[in-house]
Amino acid sequence: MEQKADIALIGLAVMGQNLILNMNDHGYTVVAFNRTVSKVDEFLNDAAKGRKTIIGAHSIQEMAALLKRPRKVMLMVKAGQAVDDFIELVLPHLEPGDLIIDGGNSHFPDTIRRTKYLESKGLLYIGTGVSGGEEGARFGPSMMPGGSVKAWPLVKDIFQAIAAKTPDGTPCCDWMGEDGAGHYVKMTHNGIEYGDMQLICEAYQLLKEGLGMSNEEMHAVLTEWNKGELDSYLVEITRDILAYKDAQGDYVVDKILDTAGQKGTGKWTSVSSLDLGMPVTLIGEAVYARCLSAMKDDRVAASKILQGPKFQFSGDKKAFVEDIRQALLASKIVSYAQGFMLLREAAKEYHWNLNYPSIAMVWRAGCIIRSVFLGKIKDAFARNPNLSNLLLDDYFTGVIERCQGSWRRAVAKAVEAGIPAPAFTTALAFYDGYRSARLPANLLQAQRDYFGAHTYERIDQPRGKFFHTNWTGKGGSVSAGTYTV
Ligand code: NBP
Repeated sequence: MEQKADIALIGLAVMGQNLILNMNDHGYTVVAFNRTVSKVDEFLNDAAKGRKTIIGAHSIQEMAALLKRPRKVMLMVKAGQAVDDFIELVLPHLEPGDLIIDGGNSHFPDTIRRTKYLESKGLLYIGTGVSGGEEGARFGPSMMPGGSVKAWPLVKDIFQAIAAKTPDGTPCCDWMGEDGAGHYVKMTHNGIEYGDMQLICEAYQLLKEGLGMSNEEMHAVLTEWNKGELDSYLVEITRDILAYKDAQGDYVVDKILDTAGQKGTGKWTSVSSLDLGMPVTLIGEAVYARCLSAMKDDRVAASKILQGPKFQFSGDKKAFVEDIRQALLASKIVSYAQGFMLLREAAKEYHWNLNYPSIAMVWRAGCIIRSVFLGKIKDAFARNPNLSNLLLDDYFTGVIERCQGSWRRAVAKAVEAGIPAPAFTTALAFYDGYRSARLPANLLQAQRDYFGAHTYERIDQPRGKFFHTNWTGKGGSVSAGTYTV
């Protein structure tokens, strides 16, 4: 059999089919395979009809035989066991130097494990985040590959050809780092996506319930917002959603049940932030907000018992809309600052050499969080690659300073009105905590020492020296082992 194909792709669901068409548009010959083999011919006779350089394979053996060497096999299957199963099925048909790529939403510890496993067999492995959904896969996703360093030159051209491009033409795909780095960056992207969506939802509820705005009015507000600093895919689709009517002329958004689903990447981000001791509070609140929304029956029952304040907005409506816009922008800056703090800590923990300007650039287009704002983040890290926190970049410090009054008014008004705004609120609390040279943790340490002899450090002694007080006069002088969390 002639070895003519550049790459094989296994998994002919929405992402796989569209990635194959995208690769083929860029001149690559692709072999298509799927667990349910009948879907191969369905694909060839439907979406891939007439494309001679998309070749169907009806077995893994046939697929492998069609590939140029070193062979490149990309999996676009359900994350989890399916990836391990396919690795085992493909392995006997590959040889040292060949490459397996997992483009699904795999959890990064799995990618670390799989990279080690395949490298131990002399093969190469890439776990790549692919973002942008169906349309991204078809016309230009944002891609975040990581894994065996030697594998990057083998796929760089294909990946950068099919990836989205920033307004200046740079591909939204770059090497993220060793083993699980790509999937970690993708996980963090998804966590930030949770945060962005929650922030927009809170702005929506403040406009709707705080100001009593109609869908049409909110559509107009978001149309304006999308022309400025908040110009982004998520604001753009929210603008369109607010105006969308069904065949009966009713707004579809008003008919949708208010219980949010989740597939786990936001939760993974929050769990990782807790594991690494990083206060990524906004993404955490966004995950919990989805959990609370899912408790629909409980909420309906509680709404009949638990009273809130009676609230009627009085004041300058237009000015408050601007307060909400600025609260959204400032909270978003905090969320991205937290996201990059997490990436920095993960890089330390897992020994990745993450390139922060490159991450911002890869997210600039093609993915769900794409925005003008990410261009500013890229500039900040390009100005100072060692920037310890986005909030300390001159541009972002200036924006926060400008937005601060509005941000506080919006949060205060939400609290006063009894409208939940957990992401706005936690962002502001983080900001105030982060800029505090002294927090009340002195008292907390005293409490810990009081009941558990956990010891404390003193402001008048060098760091690392621990003290214990016999607070009650009844305890002994023995302290517990020190530990930090
Ligand atoms: P799905 O996540 O729905 O997966 C469908 C594919 O997985 C089919 O090829 C199916 O084969 C195969 N598969 C399943 Br399901 N269970 C399997 C098993 N036990 N063993 C082998 N193959 C199995 O497809 P998708 O929505 O295209 O997503 C593909 C990957 O990309 C996922 O990891 C997803 O999280 C990720 N992703 C999706 C999006 C999106 O917008 N959909 C965006 C970004 C990333 P079959 O045809 O035989 O059932």
